Amino acid sequence: MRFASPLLAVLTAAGLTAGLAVGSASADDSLTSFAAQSVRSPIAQDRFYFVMTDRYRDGDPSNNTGGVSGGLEQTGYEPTSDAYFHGGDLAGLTGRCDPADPDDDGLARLKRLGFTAVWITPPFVQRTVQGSSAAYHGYWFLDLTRPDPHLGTEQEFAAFTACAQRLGIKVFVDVVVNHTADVISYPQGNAFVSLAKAPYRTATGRVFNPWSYTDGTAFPRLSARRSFAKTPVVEPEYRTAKAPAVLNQVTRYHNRGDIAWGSCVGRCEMDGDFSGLDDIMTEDWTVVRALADAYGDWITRYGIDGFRIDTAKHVDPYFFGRWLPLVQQTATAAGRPQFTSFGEVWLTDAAQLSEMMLDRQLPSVLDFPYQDAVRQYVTGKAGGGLLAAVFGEDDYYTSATTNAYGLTTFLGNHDMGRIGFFLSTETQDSGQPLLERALLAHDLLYLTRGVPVVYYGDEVGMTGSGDGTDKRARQDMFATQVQEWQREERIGGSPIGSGTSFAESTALEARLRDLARLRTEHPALATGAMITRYGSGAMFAASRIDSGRRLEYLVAFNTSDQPTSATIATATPGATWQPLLGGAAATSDGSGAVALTLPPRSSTVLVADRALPTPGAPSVSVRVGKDRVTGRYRLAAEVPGADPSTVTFLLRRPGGSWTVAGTDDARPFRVFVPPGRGSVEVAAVVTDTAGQRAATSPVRVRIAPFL
Ligand SMILES: [Ca+2]
Ligand SMILES: [Ca+2]
Ligand SMILES: [Ca+2]
Repeated sequence: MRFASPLLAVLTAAGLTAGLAVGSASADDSLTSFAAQSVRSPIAQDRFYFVMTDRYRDGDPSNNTGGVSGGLEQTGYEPTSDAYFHGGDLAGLTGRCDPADPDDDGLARLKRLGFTAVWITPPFVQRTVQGSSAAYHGYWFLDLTRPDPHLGTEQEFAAFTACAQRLGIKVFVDVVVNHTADVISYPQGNAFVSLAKAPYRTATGRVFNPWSYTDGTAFPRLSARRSFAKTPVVEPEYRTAKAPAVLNQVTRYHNRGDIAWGSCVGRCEMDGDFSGLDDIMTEDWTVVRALADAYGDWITRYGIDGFRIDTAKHVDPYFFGRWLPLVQQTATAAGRPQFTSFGEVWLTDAAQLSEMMLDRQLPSVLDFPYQDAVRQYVTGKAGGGLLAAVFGEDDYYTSATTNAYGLTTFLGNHDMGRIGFFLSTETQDSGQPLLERALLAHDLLYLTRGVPVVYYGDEVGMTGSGDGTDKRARQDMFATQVQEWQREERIGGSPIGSGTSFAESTALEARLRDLARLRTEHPALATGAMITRYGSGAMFAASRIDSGRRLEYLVAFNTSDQPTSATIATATPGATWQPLLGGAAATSDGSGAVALTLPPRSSTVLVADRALPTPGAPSVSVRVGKDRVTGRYRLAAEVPGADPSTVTFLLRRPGGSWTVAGTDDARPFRVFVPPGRGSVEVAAVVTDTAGQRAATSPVRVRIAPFL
């Protein structure tokens, strides 16, 4: 794997064997000038609404068949089936753009619900029907330079983004770089063929590895007949259907058959076709450039704010380090320097998931480990200890430019199913207790670290039926003609029948508005340092720190059907804690301990009535060890006392200049850095909440690979 950050360059360039070292506190004044704040991503304060455009609102029935006539195979339109287009579109999602109009159910409704960003499913021209399903979801593009006619015109896309900008809602577009629609087939069949069995060959027959050409070396010329494990054949009517045009060339794909789900790992997951979808040769610079230009155009033309990147795990490991800088250049040139992206990488292990950011250069990813833990916690399958354990791995995400505060967090989605489905099928609850669990889940989403993403329909209590996944999790907000959906349970309400989900206001919507207001009025609840305080039994609690005002908040959750009590440590002794959400006031004793009792299935947000105590002179020590989970070196700093301080870790080659490895604002203070060759010097700088600083002396350590 290639490493592009300056930190990694420092580590990989240096000399010899592994070792451990400890550096003690001292007052090296020159190092204290490197003290930095913990990173916050450009979306750290945002609240996302993830919407499947086809299923939200039909603003223009004339586009429902995508501008073509004919049967289902041609139009893809069948609102009584969960597998086809239903008529929702950009005009419907945009609405009248009048936040003062309570009947405007478009973007103005999202604004009223407190959302500051919208993530839409891919809006690009699709292959309308594949097999017995249509591309209403957007993940089968043919032409990524234009919106799909079912969703609207370029003018309507422009009106959508203009409205979003007027309302202060960021627009994130779901993009696919791993694959296109399935128009390539193989006479040899779809079974995956390994590289060992049939390596890639150039047009002249020389064996090569595409990964060897990701450093800028000109990609070899390929031949459809000679280069691949399979012979790619395109259906005649699709030979010029793709855009950008380079994607019409069959040599721009991996052509080695389907990913074998269950048995394939590593290269097979990246080079195989995702259920037949043509897997793009993302190693080829021509392709990288074409995808950057075509997707970049949406930023230039419409002023969008970011991408959600589909199936990122299946893209070659070098791609994002090559493609995203090009996209970012375009965004900066378009006056959008805050443009950012988050990837979809379905891994529930934080150590593995963090590699997608640290090694593969994604600025953020959807936090699947968080989703998995919250699902287990709110359904009562796991206690608060599981949440504490997941947050305990947050330091894996920390680098000079990234950390866990920028992860996009969620409770369910269009693939795995809705949080309402999990709650209604995995607990015995119904009625008010079920609603309370759903409220609790959303409280967690908004009050713990990360960027909350609400899946459309969750705010009206949608659940699901059947297995609740994929097609079954993509209900209509407008009046649905899918019979099962008319009958499905609604949390906090009753089955929707033939009505629309816009008609009533729900308790979940009211809570989302309250939570949005809390995050706006108390920014620490969105972006403040989060320190896990308690995770045991049914209870989880964490502090959020407002470092500017030197103020501590306490958020706590109880999933039990009984009142639950716990004594929770804080950094603010002798305070009265006032509730901002739920619960009652509490007090902390002279050591900062707060005795808290939460009612069944409830949350509380408390704020201390006095500032954090002024800390004494700070001191810090640093220790370097091996992390056998990741194969990285762990830099850990010890800072005595309870002050919510911040530690910046520094790194250099002996005699070189210092680089920031990362800044951590929550104990335990750690960053993880990859091994390399030879020695590096490590140091740590602490900044306490009073602004006092101290640094360790430099510690020399050898950092050879050890796994
Ligand atoms: Ca329509
Ligand atoms: Ca791939
Ligand atoms: Ca930490």
